[in-house]
Amino acid sequence: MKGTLRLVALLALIAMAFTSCVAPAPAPVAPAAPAATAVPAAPAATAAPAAPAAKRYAVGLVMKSLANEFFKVMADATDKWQKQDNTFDLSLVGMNSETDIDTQINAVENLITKKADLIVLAPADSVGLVPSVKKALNAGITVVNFDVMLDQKALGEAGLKNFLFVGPDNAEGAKLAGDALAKKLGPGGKVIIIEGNPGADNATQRKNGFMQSVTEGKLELLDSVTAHWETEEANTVMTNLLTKHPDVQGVMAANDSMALGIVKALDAAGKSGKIQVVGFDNIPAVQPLLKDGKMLATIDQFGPEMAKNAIQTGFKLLSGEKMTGWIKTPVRLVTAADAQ
Ligand code: ALL
Repeated sequence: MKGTLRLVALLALIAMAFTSCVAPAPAPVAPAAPAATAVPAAPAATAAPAAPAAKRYAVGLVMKSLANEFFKVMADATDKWQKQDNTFDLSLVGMNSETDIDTQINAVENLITKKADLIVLAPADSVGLVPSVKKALNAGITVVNFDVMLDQKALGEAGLKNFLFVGPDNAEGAKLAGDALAKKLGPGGKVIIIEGNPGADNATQRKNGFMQSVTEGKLELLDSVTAHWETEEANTVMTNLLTKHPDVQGVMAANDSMALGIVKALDAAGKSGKIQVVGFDNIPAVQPLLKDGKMLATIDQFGPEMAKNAIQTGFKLLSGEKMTGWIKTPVRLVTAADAQ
């Protein structure tokens, strides 16, 4: 027994001696380098004094028309998250109509005056909101651009090249919708696109994506008109287009608000279900239309998750992380099978 104990002790001694010899030994050979840089970081982190209580940030989420269900759903979900989370303060602001750009500019001004810490902005106009962003940044406010990308040229001129954007690839989304339409109609199908606001980058990208489907699917584009993202305007525009192009077979609406107006026009003409309609947003109001075959498809761009992602990205910027470029968020084709 004694012999065994002595042997164990001896082995332990040898082991200790071995460890103490080996520990300082590692030569700074190439593969060891990352580990060497990582070593000092760990003790520093553990040795740091207890972090002071995190600051409660004041966040402004600046959306567009709150009459649009896309933003209503986003606002409700963000409000719910903030209440559960309760670590930051939230102002939810929007516009009364999709073209009410001055209200959005004023909303940003207001948040600057109130000394918000973070402004998360879906610009109604990709060029028109750049000066507001610049002003907020100059006031020391962190800004995250989401949903609609600010204009790259205008950003560059304002000294904000490569400004961070959180949002989807709108051309990719519109192409998914356009491809669904092309598949349904086949080559030669006669189509129209009802566009969003001409000054909004996502309206441009959605048209670009749809035009790719037109080319690849050998569709015939009869017309391309804006209805400024609005239901009523789309209703009037579509009613007129039905007279101008009685042979139209398919319509892409750059958002679901406009798809609602288009379907209403088709209903009035007794043509819903016969003329195929695709949209963008996957708002609650289009779910029954998808199920009834009055709409062929829409695109989910996960508005609430996009807003949350943009706010959380803003918190990272506030904590000192440096980020530029595009944080891409998902898009997904939604058809009757997925409608809720
Ligand atoms: C975009 C959104 C939605 C919306 C439209 C109208 O920024 O992505 O598609 O319907 O604005 O404001």
